[in-house]
Amino acid sequence: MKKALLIILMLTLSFSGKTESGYRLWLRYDPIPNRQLVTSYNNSISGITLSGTSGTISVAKEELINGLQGMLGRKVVATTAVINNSIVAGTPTSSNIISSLALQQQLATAGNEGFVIVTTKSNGKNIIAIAANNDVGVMYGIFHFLRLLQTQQSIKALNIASAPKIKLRVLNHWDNLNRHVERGYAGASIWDWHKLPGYIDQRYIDYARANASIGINGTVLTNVNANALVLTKQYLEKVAALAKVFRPYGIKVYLTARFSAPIEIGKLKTADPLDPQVQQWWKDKVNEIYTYVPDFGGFLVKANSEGQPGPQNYNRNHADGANTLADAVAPHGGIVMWRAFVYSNETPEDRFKQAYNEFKPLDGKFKKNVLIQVKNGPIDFQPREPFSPLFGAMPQTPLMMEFQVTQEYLGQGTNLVYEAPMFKEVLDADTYQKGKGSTVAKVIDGTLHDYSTSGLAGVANIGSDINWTGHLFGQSNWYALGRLAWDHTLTSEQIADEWLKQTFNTNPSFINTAKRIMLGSHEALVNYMTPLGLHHIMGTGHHYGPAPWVSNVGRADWNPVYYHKADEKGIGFDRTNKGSNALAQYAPEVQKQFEDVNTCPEPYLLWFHHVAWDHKMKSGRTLWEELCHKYYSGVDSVRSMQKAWETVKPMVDKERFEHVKMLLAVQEKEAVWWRNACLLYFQTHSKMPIPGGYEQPNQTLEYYKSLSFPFAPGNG
Ligand code: BDP
Repeated sequence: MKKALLIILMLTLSFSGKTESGYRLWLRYDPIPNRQLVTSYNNSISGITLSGTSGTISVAKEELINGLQGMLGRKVVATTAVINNSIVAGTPTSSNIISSLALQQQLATAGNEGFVIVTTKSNGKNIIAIAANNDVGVMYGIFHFLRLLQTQQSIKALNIASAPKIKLRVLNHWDNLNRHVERGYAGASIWDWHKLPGYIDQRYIDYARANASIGINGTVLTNVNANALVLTKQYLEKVAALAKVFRPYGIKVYLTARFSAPIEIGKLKTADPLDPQVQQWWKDKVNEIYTYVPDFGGFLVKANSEGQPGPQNYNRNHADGANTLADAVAPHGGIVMWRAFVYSNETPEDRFKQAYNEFKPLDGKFKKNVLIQVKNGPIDFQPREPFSPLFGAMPQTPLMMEFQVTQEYLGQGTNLVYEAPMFKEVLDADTYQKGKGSTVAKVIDGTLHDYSTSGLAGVANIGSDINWTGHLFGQSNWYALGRLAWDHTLTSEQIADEWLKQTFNTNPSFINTAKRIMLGSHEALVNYMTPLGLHHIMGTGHHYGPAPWVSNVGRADWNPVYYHKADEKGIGFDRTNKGSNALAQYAPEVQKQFEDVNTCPEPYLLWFHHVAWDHKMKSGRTLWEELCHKYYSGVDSVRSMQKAWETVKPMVDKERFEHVKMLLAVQEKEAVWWRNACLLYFQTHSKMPIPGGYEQPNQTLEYYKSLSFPFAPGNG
């Protein structure tokens, strides 16, 4: 009976006429339905006292007041004098109370952005102190405190110290100035360049709040396939307006620099990075940018990659290019994030090896304020990739991680895929660079080589769709990126738990079911798209759907057949010393894990071996049978996800329930499409039947080959 009442109460609270578009993300601050808990929170929070006069403190104060009002249903007043049971927030400089507490030790490890939250006493009064060395740390502490309440944790005896493990926690927007988002599946760009700088969309503020709540402290506004126009006065005014919105939230703005900008907008004859005129042009340009954005973060550069201009156009190398830009931003404290995503069609070399071949020799040649931004895997954001060998190869250069949050290769706008397990798989991988335990996470957080800078970037999945990310569950990937950049030791499960509780509700039965869906979703996708180490067999250009048969694209390395190499003998890319020998780019211990076809972990098998169709797998099945098994189990998993989602219907508002349900149905269709198309095609090589007992494809290979999607979204 009591339970029934509680459910009714929860339903009335969450369905009180509000639409549930998903716009509010994980910062909902809805009334907490558990009255007992509210009473206990109320007992601990009678007032708040925030010290400091910065914009950061004022946005943090507003967030705290709004959050408490929403969750507790009453306005908690801000007082200058501390009352009993107050939240006291500030730095030792801004607040006498904070400085009087014995927090020196904890604050010594909090750094510039970390915080401490403790339940303690001051002048005989009970307080919750939120302390940091800087206002931005106070703000992060407040967001953390709000998260405790949103996830309904006890705040009776708090003793929390938290500091980010990675310094630059950045979103990369692949947004063009015409608002088309490259590989974007959530509508147009959120940057309404045409109306800027005069019109400040509320979205910009909510974007900043969301990022600040998960610790993201940088945003690259423009596409890596860059347009030099963003560096002109007309656009810098707009950039400045966005920077002003983001500043209080601790978020710096970065831009992509088109390497040929000195020619295109500077009217120079060359963009040769060693030409003194070019160097002066960049210095002048950067000085100009800083007059608009005094805390401008710096540049992200894609050079000599997929047709983008770069230093190699002038017979210079990546270090020459990066250093010229680095010298220009250095006096202002700016940085350059130079991408290692390079590969050339003209080089007759396994694409897997090319970034390493170009960058490894440059280790130690970059200026101090350059980070090399490396995609997680050696090829290109595939559903599963081994870690890029560069992570174990450049001890003298800070390497930044680049993950792709937007789901270009992960079912785009329609598939529910929680990416944290995929991120973690790479972060936890061991490079063995300095012996066992030299994980990718330790390389990029700077601890393995003692770098002073460190960074993690995610290609954003954010657009102008009402729910920000197209698929509601895409929000969880934005959330996970920020949380992992702050603390890569968090588990995928913890992050899913936090996100679900804040985004939906804390009903244990809902949480368990939804969490199960999320945690199995990445493996499900790998199984119905690219099991056993298959990669890059997506449709040409738009990358939507399967097209393993494609072999006629101009560049060899843009053809799926280049990657799977299926023939009558078997399937997979031999990267051992009998093949391209890409394995040699890893430490001997890593090579050992992958080099033997009989012991190579099966999820990576076809990344490294061309395997006979009748090869015996660990399951006892042949490779062909295993491939069938994986493709079928991928589809089965999606069907289980659908069933599981049905069961949460009474626990979720109608709007979001239906949204996810419809997309899961689309996902199921797409999974079947992937399975059928791939197996029918690979069967032309294996000449083996799809074992009886499985539902047989209901379309022919010719049918699947005939499908075309001229207007698939996100295409470059
Ligand atoms: C590829 C995308 C392309 C990007 C490129 C990159 O298909 O749109 O420009 O990555 O990262 O995966 O530069």
